[in-house]
This record gives sequence, C-alpha cells and structure tokens, in this order.
Amino acid sequence: MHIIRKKGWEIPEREATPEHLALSRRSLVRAGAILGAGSILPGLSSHAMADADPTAGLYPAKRNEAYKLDRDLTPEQTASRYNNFYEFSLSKNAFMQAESLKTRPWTVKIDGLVEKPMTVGIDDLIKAMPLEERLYRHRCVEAWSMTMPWTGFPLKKLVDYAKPLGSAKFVRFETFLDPKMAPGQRGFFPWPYVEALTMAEATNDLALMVTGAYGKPLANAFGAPLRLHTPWKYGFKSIKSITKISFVEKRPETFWETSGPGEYGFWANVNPQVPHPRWSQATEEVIGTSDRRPTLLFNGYAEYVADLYKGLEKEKLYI
Ligand SMILES: Nc1nc2c(c(=O)[nH]1)N[C@H]1C(S)=C(S)[C@@H](COP(=O)(O)O)O[C@H]1N2
Ligand SMILES: [Mo]
Repeated sequence: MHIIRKKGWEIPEREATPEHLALSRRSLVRAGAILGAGSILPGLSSHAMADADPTAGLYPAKRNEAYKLDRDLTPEQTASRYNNFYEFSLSKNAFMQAESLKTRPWTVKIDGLVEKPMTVGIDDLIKAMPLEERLYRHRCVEAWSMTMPWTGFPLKKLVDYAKPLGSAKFVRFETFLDPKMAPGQRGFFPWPYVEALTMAEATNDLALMVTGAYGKPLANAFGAPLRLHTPWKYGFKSIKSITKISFVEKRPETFWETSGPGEYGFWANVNPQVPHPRWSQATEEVIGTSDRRPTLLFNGYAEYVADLYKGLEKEKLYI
C-alpha cells in the first residue's frame, strides 16, 4: 500500500504515501510533479483570512449537545495540519498549498430537479442558515480518525431551501475546478471532485454542511468555505469546497468510484468487518495520539442511520 516512493532524503515517507489509490506507473510520474510543487511553503494566513470573512461574527455558534463523544477532540494544531485535499497535494501537507485557495467571492449553484435553479453567494447562504456546533467523529478510509468540533447547518435545511421536485432521488455535490489555483487539478484524477447522497441520507439529521471548525470560519485546508460531513461514512464522502449542488434522478458517478472502482463505491459506510482490499478497517489510528482503537459500525452512528439501508443489503454498502 506504500505506492509513491521518493528517495528518503527528499520527503518523509508518510507524506509520500497517498493511500487511497494504487496508482499506475504513468500516473506516478504525473503525481510526482504535483508532490514536487509542494516544496515552496507559503506563509500561513488563516487568521488573517478569518478576520476578513464577512461571516466571522457568527462564530462561535451554540453547541448542539445531542452529539456526544467517546473520546477527546483532536487539537486544532493537529487536525489543521493533517488533511486530504487532493486538489492541492497528495500529501497530508495539503494545508500549506491550500493557502492559495481563494474563498471570496464564492457562489454555490443549486440546480437540476428543483423548483427554481439559483446561484447564491456563500455569505448570503450562510446567513440564511441556522449555524450550530457539533462534535463529530471523522474516519478516513485510510484507517485514521479525528474528532472535530464542526460548525455548520443540517444539509436538510439546504434541501428545504432548494425546494427539490418529487422526482429528485440523489443530491450531487461538486468542488470548484481551477487548475491554475489548485496544482493537483493539473494531475490525472477525474476532476472536479464529485460526491453524492441519496435524498434519504441528505435529509438525515446527521448530514452536516460545514462552514466552520474550532469556533471559527473554516480554514482553507478543511474545505472552506463550505464542505459536507457525513460522519457515518468514510471521509472521502465529505466533499470540500463545494460550488455546485444538483438534485438528480440517476445515481451520480462519484470521484473515488470513478478513480478506483475496485476499492471505493457509492455508499462507503464505515464497517470494521469489511476490509478495504488492501488493508483492514477493524481499527483506526487516532491522529495526534499513540492510540489505535477499534472502529465502530457506522462510525458509532448506527442509531441514526442503520434504517437508511434496509432493503439495500445486496448493495456494496461498506466500500
Ligand atoms: N474536494 C475534496 N474533498 C475531499 C477530499 C479531497 O481531496 N478533495 N478528500 C476527502 C478525504 S479522503 C477525507 S478523509 C476528508 C478529509 O477532511 P479533513 O482534511 O478536513 O480531515 O475530506 C474529503 N473531501
Ligand atoms: Mo479519506
């Protein structure tokens, strides 16, 4: 599962190992070019960014105490320096390159099977939504986890706002496409990043549209200014930096399913008993600690979501 290998003195092993894909040899050459682009470190300006954010006054939002944790929060310094954001880099250091993500002006297009398609400015959208803080477990398919204090609003509220038609069966999300800004998008993946949920998943209480973390507007690396978090699914479902939300009838082709169909599917619900083809999902490395702990079915959220999958037992629900 260690795929990209540069010489030891060039970059640390852990940064040189995107675990999601067994990349083809030809892909590796191009991937190498992206990794190389990360060697210049821009100054970190997330605090300056937060000050300039027109929604900054909405934070910290009141915590919704319904979502209890069984572990400590991941320290901000740790979580904000260990990210998957392939638009910027294949390494966990994507937070450095993500400084070049320009989050204003930013619009979100809402289209497809809705009463009236629209394009809404991110600040208008955030101000129209009820922000709250939730503490959520976050489990990556790479078998690591974090615990995040997200701020955001239920996706269900956005669905109500969009007024989908009865024929809509799925919600499809798309990230920006701007290879000039995001060096990873010059590489070999099927950009832009796309994810999707069924309407039943999208209107489940747990599905959260995230606009902030740690009591502040979202740092770029977390997928500013708007990302999804579905905590019962592997992290790759939780698409970052969303610019388009479409209501559709046909099940969308998603980024990881297209990139690695043998390893990733549409559902991607967390299940410790169903291994990834290249590694076990039974336990997880708790980032920022020396712990490995057992992974929980639906990442510990079965009481909220298990019902969603009744009658779908023949589907590949857990990859
Ligand atoms: N647009 C986009 N969204 C994305 C990704 C990405 O590379 N690009 N990575 C996914 C993966 S694999 C994970 S684990 C989470 C990581 O979120 P975090 O960096 O906030 O922990 O974002 C997901 N959303
Ligand atoms: Mo992930």
